[in-house]
Amino acid sequence: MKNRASLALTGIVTAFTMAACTLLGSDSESADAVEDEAVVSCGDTAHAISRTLSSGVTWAMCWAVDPQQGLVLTDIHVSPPDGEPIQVMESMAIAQLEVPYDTGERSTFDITSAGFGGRKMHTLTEAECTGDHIAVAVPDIGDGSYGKSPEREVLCSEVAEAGLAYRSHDGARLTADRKNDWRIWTISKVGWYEYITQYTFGADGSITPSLGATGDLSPVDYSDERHGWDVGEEHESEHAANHSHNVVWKMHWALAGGGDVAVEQFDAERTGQIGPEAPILDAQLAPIERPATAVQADRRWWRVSNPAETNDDGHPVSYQIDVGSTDSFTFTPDEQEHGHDAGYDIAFTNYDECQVFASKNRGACGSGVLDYVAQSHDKALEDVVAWVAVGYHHVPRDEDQSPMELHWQGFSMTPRDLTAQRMDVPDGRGEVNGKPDDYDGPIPE
Ligand SMILES: [Cu+2]
Repeated sequence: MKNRASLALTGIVTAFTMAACTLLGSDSESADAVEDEAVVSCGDTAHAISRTLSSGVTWAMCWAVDPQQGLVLTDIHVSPPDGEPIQVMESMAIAQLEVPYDTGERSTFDITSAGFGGRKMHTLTEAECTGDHIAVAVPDIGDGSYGKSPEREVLCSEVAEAGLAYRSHDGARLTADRKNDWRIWTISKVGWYEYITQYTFGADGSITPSLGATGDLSPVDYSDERHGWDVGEEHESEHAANHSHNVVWKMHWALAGGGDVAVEQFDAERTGQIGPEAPILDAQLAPIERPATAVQADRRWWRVSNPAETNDDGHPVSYQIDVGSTDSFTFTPDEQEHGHDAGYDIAFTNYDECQVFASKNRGACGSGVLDYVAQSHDKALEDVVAWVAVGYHHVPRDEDQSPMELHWQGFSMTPRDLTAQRMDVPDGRGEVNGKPDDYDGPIPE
């Protein structure tokens, strides 16, 4: 993880109103169901998918394939067990993938130039997806065929074992359960690389976007040891070139279907003071009131909340965004225009339908995230779009040949106070909520 100096964020937060989504009701029952009862209205060009997981949590959303962005998810809802569907986002997609080589000799913009959809998106086989293969129309760039293109099975929908969900032994009784994840993903082959666009929806309400890369190393990008790694029999000039996979994801939030959305940055800073037994840290939530960029730091995360919608404890419903592990980067066009440290790990802007890509965007609304922020930095943040940047610096190794073992990059979003307790409270734990007022027992051994 790479940390950079923190960004001061001050100001006020204002309200916005989102169009309410169309809820048709949900009665999903089976953990194995694919498209049981949809809670979303997807129109003509997108398809509804839903899945109920081990906790009883149900996810529902629409999906489609865009010629450039590839897999696009819209109208994402989560339903706690026995609860009503809660809208989380209007949309989520990859907004750019740049692959610059350390030699300076090559850089590709795989979303805006090649595109992840169209013929670049491959049809699934049983070899790679043992889950459901779901078909959709896959339009090519510029063919104007939205909704009329031939349907192909490009979406893998699979439920996977995800290990232990919780365990608590109170001396007399063991309370424990395992959990599963719902993963949906597509494959896009761009040049020698084959990319997996994957979204993992957890039984705990978490969302984990990730990009996996496999395929083969570029056969035409070889250099010296200062810019690559020797992956063959030893030859000075035959080092496979180091390069980065720089990704930005775009999330258009619509938490609880509308109303005010607030963005805050959480930090827990060391004070330098030590209490009787441990160092003292000070936590604070700083509101981000206007479009802004921010960078990663230890113990830092961001929160998107809807103050008008509260859980049964009276706490605003929110999601926490953790950028996690990243080789922070600056897109090449941003570096050319603004310098080498102009990058960001996260940015927040107001929704603008013209602002599709994180760089190389066309139209009068700016060429990328830095433009979007600069043009609107004095406006109130209302209809929130989060742009999350995660970089992976790839130093080739002998084992990358061949094919390359999948390597992953991504980040996570976790519900924070969406429900007053865990979404699936087991028997005997329903009363545990907040500070116990009569606890006088011993500390467990
Ligand atoms: Cu690579």
